[in-house]
Amino acid sequence: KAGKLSRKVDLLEGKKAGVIRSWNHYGVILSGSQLMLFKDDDWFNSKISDLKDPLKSTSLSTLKPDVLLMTSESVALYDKSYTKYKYVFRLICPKGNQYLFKAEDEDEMNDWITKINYA
Ligand code: I3P
Repeated sequence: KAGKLSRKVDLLEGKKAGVIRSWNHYGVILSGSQLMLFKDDDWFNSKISDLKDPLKSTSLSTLKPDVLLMTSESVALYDKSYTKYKYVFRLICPKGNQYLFKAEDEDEMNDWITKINYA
């Protein structure tokens, strides 16, 4: 799955992340249990169209994400107690890191949650 998400680092090793608490916009690819985040929108869009083009035979493994998260032991969930923004889900990682991801709409949010959890 590929799409756009905004991300915010909420907790690092169980503690409230201090320095950078702002939201960052990413182009995102979920491949197996690798969640790859790319900052550059234009570059991301061109790579996505290359990946779709059979003649270009672009390989996912050549992509260098700005952030790589392994989701196999993580859980994505909708956090009812979080009300500040809509379509936000939480990614809880084994070492106590937690990220908030903001999707474009409810269907997208649910699709990301499902695919991350079952990848
Ligand atoms: C953060 C930024 C975030 C905000 C965060 C601020 O400031 O305004 O948008 O998160 O609030 O700390 P900065 O840009 O200076 O890092 P929300 O939009 O989710 O509230 P927080 O510290 O309460 O997470």
